[in-house]
Amino acid sequence: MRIAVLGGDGYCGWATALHLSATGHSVAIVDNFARRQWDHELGAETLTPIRPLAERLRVWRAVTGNTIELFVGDVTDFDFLASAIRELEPEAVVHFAEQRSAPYSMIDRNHAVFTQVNNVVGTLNLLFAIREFAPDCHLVKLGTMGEYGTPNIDIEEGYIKIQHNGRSDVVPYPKQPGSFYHLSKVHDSHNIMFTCKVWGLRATDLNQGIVYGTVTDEATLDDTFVNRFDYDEIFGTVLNRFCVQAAVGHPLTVYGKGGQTRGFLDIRDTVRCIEIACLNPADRGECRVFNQFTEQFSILEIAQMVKKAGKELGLSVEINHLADPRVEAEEHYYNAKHSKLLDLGLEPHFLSHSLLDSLLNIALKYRDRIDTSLIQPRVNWRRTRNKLRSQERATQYSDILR
Ligand code: NAD
Ligand code: USQ
Repeated sequence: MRIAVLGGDGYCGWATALHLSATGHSVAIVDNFARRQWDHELGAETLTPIRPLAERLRVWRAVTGNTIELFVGDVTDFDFLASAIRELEPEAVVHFAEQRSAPYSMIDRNHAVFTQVNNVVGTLNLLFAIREFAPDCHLVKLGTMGEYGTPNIDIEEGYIKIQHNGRSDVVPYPKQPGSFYHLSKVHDSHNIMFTCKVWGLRATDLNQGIVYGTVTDEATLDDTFVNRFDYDEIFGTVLNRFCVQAAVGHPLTVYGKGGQTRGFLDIRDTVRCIEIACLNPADRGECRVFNQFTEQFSILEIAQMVKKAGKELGLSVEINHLADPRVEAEEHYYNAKHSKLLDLGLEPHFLSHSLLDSLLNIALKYRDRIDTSLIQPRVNWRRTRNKLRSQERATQYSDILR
């Protein structure tokens, strides 16, 4: 298939582009390198030394003989995106190109506005570009399990049948997201659902859980392909953060009681889920929703697993409970369905098998690159203006110079 991967320089996008290229698809990446810029803004860096995209692609071609095309530009720029879609005539577009950090979206007004404009306008542009230049193309859009929040009932895959005053209907599952970022995904979902209905587009909205690991068959072919591994308080996700903390002897930063329960999946399953979605397209006019995760754990369970795995490697790991900087339920009911991708053939990897190889050993391998000042959470949901670490540092330096 001809597949465009929007956001293909990022964590999920890079692994996916390589996997789709390796499995024989014709792949093009669209990216504006915003993610690398946000690292500069935050004074943070991925644990793993990622290479420039041009170099990654050159070496990919040398190693495999496969060419991945590149379109550098911003998906919020309609003319750029439309020309890319027109030229590529993709059969599927996989859309990862969004600002994906909840804490980033909660820094202050500017970051909230940026996140929603970047994400909602990018997706709207894509819907218009597909409608105009590739109306049969299947949109595979990355949503998030966080769109649902943590309701006190089972979470269905996208839709729920309800009875009301003696009548029944199947309606979109109620959304109760927990950050301006998660809200941007809800807005996207509504726009996608609407355009499937009115224009007959075909879409699969993948409500993905928290992805972990950097190891995929393709990313390990050469050091140049190493993927991102974020552990800072803004872009680092919880498992990565705990593994890095364990590697440097920092107590694990469990926010609040740690009873927050989330869905998780291995990056190897992310790439496979995307492939499965592309190979089994939605019908014209259909907006499918799949919950894309393989296991669910509470944050405290994750901390305990990291502690146990650390012990096997001779690390002494302490668990700390910090006041929760977010506004979220620290203990709650959670039972989310996730059978649709399994029905289509997903064979999951499990965290108990990947924790050492895919995570803790990577954290130990790159231990010298860990900046412990990136660990402590600073962005607090209750404040409307949070100061960035890089801004504080800049002030410190100017004070020293004065
Ligand atoms: P990432 O930040 O590593 O990658 C996103 C990529 O998109 C980056 O390369 C960035 O430069 C690019 N991008 C962002 N805005 C753009 C724009 N306006 N124009 C062009 N390119 C742009 O993020 P990720 O972790 O790979 O996540 C990818 C997608 O998957 C996101 O939509 C995210 O919400 C979703 N998701 C991620 C996770 C996770 O655990 N990482 C979990 C659930 C859902
Ligand atoms: N948490 C801690 N300690 C930490 C970091 C996080 O206890 O040091 C807790 C948080 O309070 C939260 C949970 O761990 O309850 C998950 O936080 P996270 O930062 O790992 O994940 P989240 O903010 O939910 O966002 C990540 C990705 C996002 C994706 C989402 C999937 O950054 O792109 O959409 O996971 S989901 O969680 O299913 O919504």
